[in-house]
Amino acid sequence: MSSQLLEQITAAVVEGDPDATVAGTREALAAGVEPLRIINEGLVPGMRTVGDKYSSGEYFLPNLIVSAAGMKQAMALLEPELKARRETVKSAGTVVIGTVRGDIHEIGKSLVATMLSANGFEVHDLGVDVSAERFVDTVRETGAGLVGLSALLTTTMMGQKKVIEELERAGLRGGVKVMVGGAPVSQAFADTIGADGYAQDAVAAVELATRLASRR
Ligand code: B1M
Repeated sequence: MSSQLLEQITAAVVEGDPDATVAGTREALAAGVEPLRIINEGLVPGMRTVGDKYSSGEYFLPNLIVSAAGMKQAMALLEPELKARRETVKSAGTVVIGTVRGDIHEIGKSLVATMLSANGFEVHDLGVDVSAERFVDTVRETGAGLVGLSALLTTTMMGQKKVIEELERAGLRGGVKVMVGGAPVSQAFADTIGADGYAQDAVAAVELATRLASRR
């Protein structure tokens, strides 16, 4: 039953049907499917297929836009559910997070932000297309111990390095741990740019943030 619902959600994302994506998500929640499972086994595989079809020339930009809109609306339903399941957790640390300059991909970054918040972190989500200067200013203002940088494009991933350099220039690097992620990013890239850690997905991001916060 639940795997059938998850398959329906995946199909709705692939077909670019936001109403069906939201309806399927609502139905799965009502049937007691865990929100994280809806994301990882319903929505994300759909977005992955959409990306593959775009790469192969079968889909075009409007397909990406409409599928992403459905996923975003479904995420808006799931975020409060994710948070409600962790409401007893105390503050685990302060994180400033955003997608780097020139990059407007927000779904993965927002999922990481939601998961961090659901796991007790105080999260300052700066959104997308965020300049290095804005990251630095917000770290200074909030006293955050962690910075999370998302990049989905090979052309913007060097923006993560720029933020690290600006933190160094501002004399703040010693006081913050920097974690990076996003589809083109890897552990090797994180090492090259001097980040403190890389996480492949939102669950790994929570584990990494918890580890980094405890090392401060
Ligand atoms: Co874009 N896009 N896109 N896109 N898009 C990709 C990334 C692409 C791989 C598609 C493809 O060609 N197959 C490709 C990048 C190629 C490359 O650089 N190697 C691409 C391109 C080319 C573009 C444009 C340039 C297209 C154009 O205009 N010609 C353009 C760029 C715009 C810009 O940013 N300046 C563009 C635009 C868009 C839309 C606006 C239409 C839309 C985004 C809408 C939105 O976010 N509101 C979009 C989408 C939806 C995608 C795909 C299909 C899906 C991305 C997504 O939301 N995935 C994507 C293909 C793909 O990834 N397979 C693609 C679901 C999400 C849950 O996963 O974001 O990977 P993800 O996040 C994961 C992990 O990466 C990780 O955890 C998350 C949760 O598990 N993670 C972190 C992410 N950030 C993290 C941070 C961390 C830790 C982990 O710590 C801080």
